[in-house]
Amino acid sequence: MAAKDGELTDPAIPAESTTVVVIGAGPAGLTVANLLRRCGVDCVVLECRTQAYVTQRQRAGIVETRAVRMFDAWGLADRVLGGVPSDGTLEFRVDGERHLVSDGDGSDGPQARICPQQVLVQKLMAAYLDDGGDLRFEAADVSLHDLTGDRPTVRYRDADGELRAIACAFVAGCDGDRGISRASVPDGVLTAHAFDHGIGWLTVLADTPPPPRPLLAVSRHGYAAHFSRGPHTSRYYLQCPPDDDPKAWTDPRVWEALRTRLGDPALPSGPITEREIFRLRSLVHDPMQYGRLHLVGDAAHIVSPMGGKGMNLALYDADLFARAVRDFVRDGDDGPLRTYSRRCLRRVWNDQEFSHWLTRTLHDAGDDTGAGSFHRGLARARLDRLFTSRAADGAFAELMAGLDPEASTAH
Ligand code: RFL
Repeated sequence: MAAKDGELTDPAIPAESTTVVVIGAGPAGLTVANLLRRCGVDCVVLECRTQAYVTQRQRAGIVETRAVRMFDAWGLADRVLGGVPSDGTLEFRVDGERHLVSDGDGSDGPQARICPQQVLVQKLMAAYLDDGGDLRFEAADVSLHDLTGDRPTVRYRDADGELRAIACAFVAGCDGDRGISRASVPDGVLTAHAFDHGIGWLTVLADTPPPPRPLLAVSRHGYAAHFSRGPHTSRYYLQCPPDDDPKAWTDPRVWEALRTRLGDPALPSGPITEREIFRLRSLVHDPMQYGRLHLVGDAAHIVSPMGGKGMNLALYDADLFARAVRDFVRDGDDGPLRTYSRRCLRRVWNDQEFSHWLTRTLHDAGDDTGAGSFHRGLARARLDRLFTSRAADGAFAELMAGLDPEASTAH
C-alpha cells in the first residue's frame, strides 16, 4: 500500500535511482524491461518469486501474429520467440464433425507462433540478463510511494532480508491480478468492470502428443479443447461446474470425458502433471494509470482464456508503455504517456468482446441445460456462419491475429 510521506526518507535504507522500476517478471514485465533496454532506458525489475518458479509457470500457448510482428519490429523476434509457427488453422469439432477455420489473416509478414508461455518467459529473461539487465528475485514487501509526484520511490526487502529503496521516474505495475501495484492506487480512482461467466473449466496438463492444430470441441456433453504446450505436452480443457472438486476428476474420468467430448475414442492418455478448476471471469480496470504508475497486463485486466488473448494483451500494453517512456525520455514528449490508458483500453475491450463472443458461442452451442435451447440455436447459427461465410471467417481471422487498422507496429 502507498505509505505516508514521512516514511519515505529513511537514511538507514540504501537509496538507488533508475528511470523505471518494473514490478513483476511475467510476460508483461520482462517485455517492458527488454524493450526499454532496446531504447537505452535503464530499469530495475523486482520479482517476488524465485527464478525457478517464474520460468516453470505454464499458462498460455500462442503468441498472436500482431505480437510476433511487434517483437520483430523491435529486432527481438529471433531471440525471444520459441516454439513453431502456427499452420494458420484451428479445428472446431461439432458433435464429432471436423471444421477447419483459418486463423491467419493472409497478410504478409511473420505469423502467429505456438509458443508456450514459460518458453517466452525463459527467453525474455535470458535476453534481458544477457544484455546486462537488472532483475532481482525474491523481492518481498514491495511498496510504492509518492506515485503522484515527479520522483516515486519503490521500497522492498531483498533476498537477504535487507530493506532497499529505489527512486524512479515511472513505475510499471506488471505484477498480475493479485499484485501490489493496483492495490497501491487509492480507493475510488479505478473503476472495475467485472463479469463472471458462470462457467468452470477443469484444466489438465499432460505428457501426451499435442494435436496438429488447436482443437475446440462442442457437444451436448459440454465444451472440451486440446492444445499444444510443447513437442510432448498437451493442455486440455473440460467444461464443468465452477465449484467442482478437481479431486473428483480422476485420471480415468478425465480421459473418458475427453474421448467422448472430442469424439475421439482412440485419444491417447498419459501422465497428468497439473489438474486445476477455475471460473471463467473477465475484468477491466479503468483507467490503467495513476500518477507515475502504469498498469500493464493482468494487473489491469483479465480475459477469459477463450481466444487466447490474456498474454497477448499484456504484450500489447508493454509495447505501448515502453514506446511512451522512450518518447518522453528521448524527446520530452509526454503525450503517449498521457494517452497510454485510453489506447490500451481500446484493444482490451476489443479482445474482451471477442473472447466473450467465443466463450458464449462454444458453450451455448453444446450443453443446452445452461443457456437454454434458444441460445443453443443462436450459437449453432453463429458457428454455421463461421464455417460457411468467407466474410465471417475473415473477421474471425483478423481478431485471432490481433491485426486491425489500429494495430500499428510503427516505431
Ligand atoms: P503474470 O504472468 O501473472 O506475471 C506477474 C508477475 O508478477 C509477480 N508478482 C510480484 N512481483 C513483485 N512484487 C509483488 N508484490 C508481486 N506480485 C506478483 C508474479 O510472481 C509474476 O511473476 O502477469 P502478466 O505478466 O501480466 O502476464 C499475463 C499472462 O500471464 C496471462 O494473461 C495469461 O497467462 C492468461 N492465459 C492465457 N493467455 C493467452 O494469451 N492465451 C492462453 O491460451 C492463455 N491461457 C491463461 C491461460 C491463464 C490461465 N490461468 C492463469 C487461469 C490458461 C490459464 C489456465
